[in-house]
Amino acid sequence: MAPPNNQKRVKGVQIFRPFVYGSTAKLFDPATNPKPPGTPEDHTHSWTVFVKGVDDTDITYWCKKVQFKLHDSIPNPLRCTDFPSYLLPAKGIYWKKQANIPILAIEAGAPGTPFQVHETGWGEFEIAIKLYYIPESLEKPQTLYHHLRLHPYGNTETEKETMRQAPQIISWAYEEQLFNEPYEQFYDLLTSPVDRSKGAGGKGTKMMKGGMVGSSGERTSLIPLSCRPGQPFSRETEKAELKRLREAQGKVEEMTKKLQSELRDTEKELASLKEG
Ligand code: SLL
Repeated sequence: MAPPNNQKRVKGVQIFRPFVYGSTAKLFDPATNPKPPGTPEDHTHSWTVFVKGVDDTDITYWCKKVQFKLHDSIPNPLRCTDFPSYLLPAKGIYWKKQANIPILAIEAGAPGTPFQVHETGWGEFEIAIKLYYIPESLEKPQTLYHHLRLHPYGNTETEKETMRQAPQIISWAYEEQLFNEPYEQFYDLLTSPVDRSKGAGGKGTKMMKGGMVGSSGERTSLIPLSCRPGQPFSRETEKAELKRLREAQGKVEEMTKKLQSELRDTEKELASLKEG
């Protein structure tokens, strides 16, 4: 049974925490992406669906686990990924290698490891992603939906062509989790500074390239100033998006003006025809 809830909400406060979710898919290819042994004959792609912090920051201080509901044609379609990640089976240090040279140590369960599911398959479908919050939040889980993309997509042929050239099909979205008037205990957890005595890489803010500020030790809601490879969401992206929106708005205004003037001309013509 749920514990009695005698906590108060912090009135008038909204806390948001940014995160990224989406999928990355790769066509099987004997040279660049060979089929793992035992993969069914009809599977054409490997793919990953994930939820993670922007710029790989930690989100586990508010998001406890994530459930991915896959297509019913997939064995065990309900995948729950508790932290530590589904990817890493046990505690310990894993070395990421490039050309057999260790380049990066990944600590199993290290903050910032995405909640993710790796799969192979042949078709696209809608994935229901259910976020479970830490128990102290007293918040119910929430579901968001992601369309798994295996094939190039886009609004224009140019966009599709760019994707055709890319080594993988990326469909990622930036999102902000909003906690409206959180309960007091949860509010404290969301806003309290990180205890750095628990060792480097403890929960929370990391000092990152691109402007992630960690000086206050807050579990940050800041997003980086600029992008870096594999991290497309930043203030720079936001600025570019705003510019695109302003340009589009300008174009729409121009088109409206043109149509209005055409309409005035047509009305004038109609009036003169009626008079004549
Ligand atoms: C389609 N409506 O027809 C979609 C369904 C289902 C994808 C896509 C199975 C993988 C497996 C798989 O890829 N299902 O057997 O593990 O495109």
